Amino acid sequence: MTPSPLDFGSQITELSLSIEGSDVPLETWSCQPSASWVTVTPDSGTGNGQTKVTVERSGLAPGVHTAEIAVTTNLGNRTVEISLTVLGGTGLTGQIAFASNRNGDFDIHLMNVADKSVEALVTNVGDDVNPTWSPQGVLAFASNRGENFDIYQAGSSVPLISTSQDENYPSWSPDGEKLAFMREELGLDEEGATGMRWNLYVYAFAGGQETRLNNSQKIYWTQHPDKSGDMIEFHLGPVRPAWSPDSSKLYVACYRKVAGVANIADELLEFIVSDPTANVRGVDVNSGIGFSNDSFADVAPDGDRLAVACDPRVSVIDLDGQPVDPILPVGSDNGAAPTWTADGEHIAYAPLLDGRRDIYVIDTSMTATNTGMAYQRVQLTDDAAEDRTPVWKPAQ
Ligand SMILES: [Ca+2]
Ligand SMILES: [Ca+2]
Ligand SMILES: [Ca+2]
Repeated sequence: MTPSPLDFGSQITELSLSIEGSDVPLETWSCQPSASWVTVTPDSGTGNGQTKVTVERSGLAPGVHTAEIAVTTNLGNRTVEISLTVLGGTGLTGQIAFASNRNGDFDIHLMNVADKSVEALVTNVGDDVNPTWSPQGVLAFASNRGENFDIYQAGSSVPLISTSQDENYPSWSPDGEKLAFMREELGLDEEGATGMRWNLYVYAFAGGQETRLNNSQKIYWTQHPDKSGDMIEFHLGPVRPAWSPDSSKLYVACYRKVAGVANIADELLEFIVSDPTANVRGVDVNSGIGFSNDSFADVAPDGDRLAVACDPRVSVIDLDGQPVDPILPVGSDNGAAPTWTADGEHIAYAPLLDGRRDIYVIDTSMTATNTGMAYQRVQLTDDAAEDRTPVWKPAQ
């Protein structure tokens, strides 16, 4: 019988087992595993044969587990030893900052993803929310410890960005030089109505200059040039702006109405950072995938795709709005705030499941081509409190 013992290590779930007579031909054989986590298929046969041994690690505690397969043949009986390892912890690496109200008001916490250990990073009075990392691992976030929401850097009690308006949803550029954020201001739209509007700003650390990316202009679609036109209503959503990896573009969800076009819809807009008055481009995500003007997005490290939180799932789309993978694990919503790891292999997100928001990680290799697979997601938080907006700390 080869091979024996069967060692599944920490990752392997299936191995072949050859059952053959040595000198005399084998006539009949059957296999009986000693543990319920071992399956042999087929478990009996005639003549020399090969069978498939699979193991199921879920439900097993971390550590080494052993079992046996009793093989009964017309030539006598043998025992095949089985061993496997169940890794402690999540099997993932890295650190995630997230906001949680588990200790009362919202604070920023840092999780070591391998063992899910959590330490509090920012614990001021008031809500500390929406963390973002610089490439060097400096944390920024929004807090209402003052009169209203301002943007702070961890370790400083003086706000980085502060006016009498709410500043929120900071997003550090990948080149480290800028911080995009949203500011809520009284605005006038082209129909004459006034109301509080979220506007997109970019703060440059060199010189401390703020630039508003204009929000009353023309929209165009690369996919549908005929739909392009003047905006008559255009409300950016309360979302974290998403940077392109080269720090040249920003993506923000909006509610929009276009002159001459009957429909009103939510859309993801592409802004050119170097040209604040340029016409914005619609990514065309309004194609029945549940996108909303409060959907967080994050650009993949390849710069070609976005993960967007859409009720009831996180969708991966290309930059023309075409779904690449519309069926990442269900149980999401617009607040799920997906974020990619730097290697693009995992997405952390915070779906609302059974009335509780917790942070999970999914393997991005589980794409639409794997519709038959049971999606495996690793649950990182398990707390009745609201755990949200995970962001991976850049490796140092
Ligand atoms: Ca707090
Ligand atoms: Ca403020
Ligand atoms: Ca929770």
